[in-house]
Amino acid sequence: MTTAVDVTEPAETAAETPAVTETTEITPASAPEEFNKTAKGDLDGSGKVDLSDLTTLALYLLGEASLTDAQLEIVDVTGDGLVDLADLATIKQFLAHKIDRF
Ligand SMILES: [Ca+2]
Repeated sequence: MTTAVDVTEPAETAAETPAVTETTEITPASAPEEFNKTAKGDLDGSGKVDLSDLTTLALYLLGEASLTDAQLEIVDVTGDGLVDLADLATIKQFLAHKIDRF
């Protein structure tokens, strides 16, 4: 036992890690507030539309996840001002390569 260093001050790790609450189960991977021009359907701002975007939308439609206003605009791939099953279906078609863009 040679580590007799007694740190009187607590480690400053508390500032780095935000308090984790148990209430948030499903949140988008990143809060996409900083980007304005994002590809339609790219909910998490990953640069491409993939299954995670589809999943997030599905969860939203099920009431299991919430989306920001920016995300709601991004995910309205049909452009009718509504985020609904039509958008989910359209993204599914995109992922199935039935359409190549929105
Ligand atoms: Ca729509």
